[in-house]
Amino acid sequence: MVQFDKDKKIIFSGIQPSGEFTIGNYYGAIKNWVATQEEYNCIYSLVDLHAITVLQDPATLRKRTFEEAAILIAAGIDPEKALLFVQSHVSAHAELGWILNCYSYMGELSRMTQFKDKTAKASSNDSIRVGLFDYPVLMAADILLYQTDVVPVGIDQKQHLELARDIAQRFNQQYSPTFVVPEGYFGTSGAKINSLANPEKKMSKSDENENAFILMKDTPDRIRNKFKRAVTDSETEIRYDRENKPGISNLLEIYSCAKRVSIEEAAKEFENENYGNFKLAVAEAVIEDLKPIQDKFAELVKEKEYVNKVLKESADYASYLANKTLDKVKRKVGFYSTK
Ligand code: AQP
Repeated sequence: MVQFDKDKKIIFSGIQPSGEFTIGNYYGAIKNWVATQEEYNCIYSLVDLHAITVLQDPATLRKRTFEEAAILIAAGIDPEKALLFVQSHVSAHAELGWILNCYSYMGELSRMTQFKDKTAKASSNDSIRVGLFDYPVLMAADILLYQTDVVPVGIDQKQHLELARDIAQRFNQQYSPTFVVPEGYFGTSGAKINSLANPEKKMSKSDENENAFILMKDTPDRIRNKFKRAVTDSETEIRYDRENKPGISNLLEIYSCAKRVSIEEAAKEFENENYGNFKLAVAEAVIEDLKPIQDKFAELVKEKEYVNKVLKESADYASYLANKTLDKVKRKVGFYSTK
């Protein structure tokens, strides 16, 4: 059971169970989550309230939430060191999310570039869910509930973190200091992995094209097949050049993550190799890197009670922490209490 150390800073980070986790999630986020467990009080959440901003099949979402919790533990999230819970199990997220809606403005949410990107193809406002527009406020609630000091974010989430900071400062000024104003951690170690089908685009778990991503649970054969099909270019030279050779550069990045070598070392290793052999080598490196996680996962899915216990105990502790902040907020905004 986790006991937080008062002298350590608090980190909050979430991952949406909107699809099975990819090696983009793994090398870009989950690996860092594991690495930061020693140094910080870590709060990690499967953010299912965020996942339903896009329509989900209920049975699939339910099964996936459990399985992806198991894969996080298999990947090294240690329930003795970090909290790992399902967001909807801690109702304070939805409650604070609503309250913060009343301290946020349409204008600032309308400026979120991720919302603009995600809705660019929509034919009219009638097909855009309010939750998708509003989710940065829920994200602010997720972070502010725990008096989070540090939020590890990719560059794509920078604007959302700024919003969380603005809302915190606004609330603190309106009343009195209530929320810690969180800092972003834009670590250099988190890789950005791109799609295998369109290497100029981020690898996403909800991509419609299954060949665009490698799942942490993919079998060795699937991994080999997907890498074989990975889009490269019409040249023959293996070198790192994100702009002109996005496919090859992405594969070098993946290899460097899987083998824990620098991109320069990876490029040097393959400078005289052909694309076909290079792709196979990347596939084998990923297969080998994922094997211990997949083995552990296979054991954990059979131990449903254990995984549930971790999720429940974490949610209980998270609720305790979150409600301390939520009670303060409710008092400040003037809600009546019978206590
Ligand atoms: N391709 C990626 N490379 C590096 N990091 C990535 N992350 C996601 N994809 C990559 C990081 O994973 C964490 C959790 O992401 P999320 O589930 O909150 O949502 P996301 O960023 O929108 O991830 P996906 O896979 O693209 O999900 P969908 O398809 O559902 O939108 C974050 O820290 C993210 O940076």
